Amino acid sequence: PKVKEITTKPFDGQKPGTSGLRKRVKVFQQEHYTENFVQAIFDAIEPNGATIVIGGDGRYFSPETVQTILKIASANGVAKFIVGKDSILSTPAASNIIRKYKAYGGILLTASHNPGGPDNDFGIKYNVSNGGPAPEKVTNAIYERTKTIRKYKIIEAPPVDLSEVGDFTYGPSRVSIIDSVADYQVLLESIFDFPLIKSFLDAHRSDYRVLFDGLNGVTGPYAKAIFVSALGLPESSIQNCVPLPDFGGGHPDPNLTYAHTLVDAVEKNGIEFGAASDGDGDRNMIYGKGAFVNPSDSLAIIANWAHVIPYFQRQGGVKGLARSMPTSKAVDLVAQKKGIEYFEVPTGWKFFGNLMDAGRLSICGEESFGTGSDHIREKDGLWAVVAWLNIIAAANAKSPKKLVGINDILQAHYEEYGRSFFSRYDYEEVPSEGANALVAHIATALKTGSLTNTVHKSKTTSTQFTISGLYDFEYTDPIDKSVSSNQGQVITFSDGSRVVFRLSGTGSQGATVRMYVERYVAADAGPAELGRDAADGLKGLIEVALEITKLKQFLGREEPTVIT
Ligand code: VG1
Ligand code: CO
Repeated sequence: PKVKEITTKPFDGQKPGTSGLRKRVKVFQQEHYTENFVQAIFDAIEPNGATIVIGGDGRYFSPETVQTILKIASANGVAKFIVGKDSILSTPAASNIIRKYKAYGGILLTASHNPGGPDNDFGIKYNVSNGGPAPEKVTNAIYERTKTIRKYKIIEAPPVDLSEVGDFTYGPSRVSIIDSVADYQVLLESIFDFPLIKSFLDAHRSDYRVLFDGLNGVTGPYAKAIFVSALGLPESSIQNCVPLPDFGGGHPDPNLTYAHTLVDAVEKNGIEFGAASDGDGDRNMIYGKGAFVNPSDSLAIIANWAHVIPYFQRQGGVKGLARSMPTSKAVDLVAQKKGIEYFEVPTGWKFFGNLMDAGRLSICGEESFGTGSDHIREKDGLWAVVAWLNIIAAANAKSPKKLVGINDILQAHYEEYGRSFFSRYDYEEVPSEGANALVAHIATALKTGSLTNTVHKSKTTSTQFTISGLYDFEYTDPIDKSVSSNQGQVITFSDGSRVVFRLSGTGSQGATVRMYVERYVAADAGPAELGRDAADGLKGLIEVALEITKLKQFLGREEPTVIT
């Protein structure tokens, strides 16, 4: 077919954020808006003869966008497309497909945990050949192209039927529509000890029940294949597992606020092991009755128990560990004790990729409910859930008399390593001026040293905190030496506590400010102190952090939108 060249004009603000370009659907629906961004991707990556994977969380506006990408990519020389059936591939599944079939890259249509539907969010993200999110070098090149674009190339072709698995010719290219789940299921079964997990779950049908909530996001069909087909659990062990274009009107974000369907069902029915994933399947929350696993702790615990997971056994152990900067330092303690190399990188999964490719990183995570390993180059929600089941099954194999649950694993970890109390306050969609003023205020304190060595007393707990330092987090990638600046403002205290402030890079409207607080309590503090409620353990520190930064005044908000 003929390649047409369509004249266009640049749009402002097509800068990919922490994880791709995320905007309201209505923004993407403007004439040429989506086409411009897609053309900018291909201008930046030179895809002649390449194989490109296309998938996503199936949210509203995905099927239309797949057709747009096919037409533009084909006109730009892409030779082959691998597309998830019905435009569905979870983010981890897409990462696996890119790697397994040695594709040149992939385009993921998702805005992750942001709500979907005509009035909500859409997103386009480009992943490179290692299966991971494009590094800043690539996203910056895409952004530069969006600023000068004058035309895009497109072929004329009838829409592809995305609902049938199969291979066919498409203009000058080939299209392969694949089953969304099969390759991913093979992958997970090769990583974990499925026979051990299955025999544990079979033996504890009535006293160790599992509930997975897909929050109407993309993980539904994957969860069904893994929990029901492979592990033999009843259908009642999964809920909200049919992907819906608007996620049923919900907010597909696995945290205590937004995953209330899981929390309610777990509490009501006394479910021992509950879990949820986000819209695109890369996040996870582990939540059993009366037991919440903080994601920072989850990372440390999976790292500590990696020896029970066949994938790491085959590799002769864990090569390295890493966390994003705001994530608590719990995993550092595991690395130190085991003598493993560990890293602190900026927020966003793309920063783990180079370390993994260099063979220096096996397990990593973020406080934002993201955990994963070098089996792919994205965080992986179901991987983390099955990792926990593998750990629980292994712990119980060693303790045949007493059933070991989530809280037992947590408590044992705290008693060995101490506990990093951690919480995050999100102030969503605040005015940008207020957010910028807050950042500027902290930057001034950083520059002048006005806060350093000052003492602050909490009014409610009367604990004293002395500020030991302030800095702006900057990261130099150990592999390619690229530098990422302004990755968050950190305030440290003399007792080892710290508070971090960052602006979100995934919001689609206004600004979102995140405040992360961490306070470490040593293992010898005793079970009562270690087992405290996190909100309680952090109360004084949070009060002091809000006061010294004047956050409420700058943002005009009394309370955060979400506390995790
Ligand atoms: C947030 C999280 C970050 C995560 C990113 C993408 O970014 O804080 O840890 O990697 O979302 O996750 P930000 O810039 O808004 O803080 V996902 O599941 O939305 O792809
Ligand atoms: Co996500």
